[in-house]
Amino acid sequence: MTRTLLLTGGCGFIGSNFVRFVLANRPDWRIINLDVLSYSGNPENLADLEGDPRYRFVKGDICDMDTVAPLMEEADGVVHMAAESHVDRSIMDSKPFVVSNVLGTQTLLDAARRAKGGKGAGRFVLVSTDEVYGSLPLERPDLRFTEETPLQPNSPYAASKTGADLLARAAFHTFGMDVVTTRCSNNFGPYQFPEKVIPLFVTNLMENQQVPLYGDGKNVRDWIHVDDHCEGVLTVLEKGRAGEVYNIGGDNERSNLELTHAILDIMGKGKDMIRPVQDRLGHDRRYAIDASKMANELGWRPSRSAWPDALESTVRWYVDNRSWWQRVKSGAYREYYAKQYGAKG
Ligand code: NAD
Ligand code: TDX
Repeated sequence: MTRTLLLTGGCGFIGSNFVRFVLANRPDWRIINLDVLSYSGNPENLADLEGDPRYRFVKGDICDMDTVAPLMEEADGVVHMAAESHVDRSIMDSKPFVVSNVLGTQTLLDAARRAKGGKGAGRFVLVSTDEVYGSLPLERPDLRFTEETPLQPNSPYAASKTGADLLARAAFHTFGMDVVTTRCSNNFGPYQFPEKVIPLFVTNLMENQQVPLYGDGKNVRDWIHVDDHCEGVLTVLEKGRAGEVYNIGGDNERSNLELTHAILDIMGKGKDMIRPVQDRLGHDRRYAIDASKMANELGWRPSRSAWPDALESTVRWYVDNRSWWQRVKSGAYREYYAKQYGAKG
């Protein structure tokens, strides 16, 4: 069956990897990519697809009903990834997070429901995050987030994503919409904006700059390769049950210190390149995902996330694509970096 998928946020990190993943694995599908090209949206990420009849880019805001509604008429499935995505920026200024993440999701859900004379735009997958669950204590390594864990978001970013997550839930319960939600852990891979820890540290080291490690470095994240996440979202789109939530994780927990040492080793740099800096406000201690529902119900498992191979190939991508991140790290990025980490850099 030919499908026309409306994807939001396709010029960002996960979105651009998702476009490639779907076009490679579903040869008869078409993708319409709606993206406003905020600071993290980069059309260069998909430049090689220009002219591909299966791919169309629309520059526009998910909050704008006049842009969104006609696109829903063309779609028979929606994957919603567009968001303000960086915790540190949400601490500096949370308004854009509420606007894009909450109001944007509400606009998309309303438009999807009303499309085609009320028949709707097909299944709607909301790409949420594990950060909606809040934080786990380091002292309880036995605990992991399940889909039943209460939502206790701690940062403005996480709170805004929880708003989106709950609107998706309400759309299923109130209107009977075919909505499914994914909650994934920390992604890594090519084309990640270098404000996030892995590309930030790798590209700093390539410029012989120190890496700013927050607090005691003991915070733990569950790292998943972006292609595993993309496969998980596609699996949920095709096989998930309406109204359900699915956790997606890499089964790959690492402290930030472990992560930093692994990057330093791969790049042949010493521990003197670590610069301990003030901790992030409200810094969540540990995220850990129980993804057994994905495995037991839908047969999905992470197969591309194991270290050291997956981390090494990611580091190699940034080494091989210096001009990509050098362009991204110029201009407004410099102002952000100075504000976040101080003049020392
Ligand atoms: P990103 O910042 O790299 O990309 C976000 C994209 O959304 C950009 O292209 C941006 O231009 C677009 N966008 C933002 N506001 C928009 C608006 N109002 N209208 C249209 N487009 C808009 O983020 P990412 O890391 O690729 O994350 C993608 C999604 O996955 C987000 O919803 C995020 O919450 C979720 N997520 C990310 C991770 C992770 O580790 N990166 C983990 C779990 C979930
Ligand atoms: O300079 C840094 N130093 C540092 O020690 C940065 C940017 C981060 N860190 C730490 C903070 C976190 O414990 O590294 C860890 C990872 O930080 P981020 O890359 O900012 O990711 P995180 O805050 O965990 O959130 C990510 O995963 C969940 C994504 O950015 C979110 O979009 C996703 O929802």
